[in-house]
Amino acid sequence: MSVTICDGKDVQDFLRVVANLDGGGGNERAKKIVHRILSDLFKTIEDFDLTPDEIWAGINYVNKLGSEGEAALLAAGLGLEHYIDLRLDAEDKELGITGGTPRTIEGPLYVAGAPVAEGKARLDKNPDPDAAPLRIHGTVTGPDGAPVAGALVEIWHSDSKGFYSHFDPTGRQSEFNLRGAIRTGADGRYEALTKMPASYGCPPSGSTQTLLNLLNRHGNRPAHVHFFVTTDKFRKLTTQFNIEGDPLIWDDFAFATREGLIPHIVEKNDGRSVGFDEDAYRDIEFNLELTPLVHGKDNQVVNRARAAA
Ligand code: MBD
Ligand code: FE
Repeated sequence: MSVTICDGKDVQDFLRVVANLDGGGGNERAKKIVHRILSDLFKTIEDFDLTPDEIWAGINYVNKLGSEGEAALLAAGLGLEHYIDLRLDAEDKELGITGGTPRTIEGPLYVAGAPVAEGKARLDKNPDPDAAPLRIHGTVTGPDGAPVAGALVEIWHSDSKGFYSHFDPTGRQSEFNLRGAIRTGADGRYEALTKMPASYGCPPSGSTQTLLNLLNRHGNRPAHVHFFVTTDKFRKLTTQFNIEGDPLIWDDFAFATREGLIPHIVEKNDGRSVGFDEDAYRDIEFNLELTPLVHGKDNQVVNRARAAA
């Protein structure tokens, strides 16, 4: 079957009826967007001559994706979340906002509600013998370079298996393991004692990996650590750093790696003096430079469904 009806008057009229473009009420923006997306979909179906079986396979895929809670994971894998960053970067350029620690995607694995510590926190609450001790520290500064007191630095990352607490399929991690929130003092400094994260892989039988397989793409991320930095004077920063040397750094299925987000790792041996139970540890300095509000407003706060505990 290779029919061409999509551009004809009947189908074009039908698309307007479906989106109720010519009827009153509703949300004008929603109507236009639904009309555009449906028009593009109908055209795609025609151009690729999709069979009914293929169309139903796609519809069933959406159901399964949602039932697995993987829509946000797929958004990361399809570069949608990175595209948001590219748009925010371009918007900043237009506004003349330069500098600051580069933003990068939040990802789907944040959990709200981590206990807040002053200045310094221990993030690893469960034993993980396969992960070496890691110290993360730095200074939060404003656009003028001055330290920011009272900034909330939220940190989250995986264990040695690439699993995040709250989302760990083995159920082995306790609440807020490898997660924490640290309030900076007058010197703007934060410090976290934790354990090395490992690379992440999408659930192998999940819908996201199913689609990636069709594209002959992997679903892995280099080892990384996530940050939110929140103050009342500057814009919220959402970012991550990658673990230097990880072979996936420039091959991240979620496209989150950026220049400036690969800090050096220093091997150190004074672990007991910084609070570890052993002497050898890795040390990463990651400073967080914030950017100014826009007309007094923070235009970086993103509302999305997030887990909480
Ligand atoms: C992650 O840890 C992550 O950060 C992203 C973006 C997607 C899946 C897992
Ligand atoms: Fe992550």
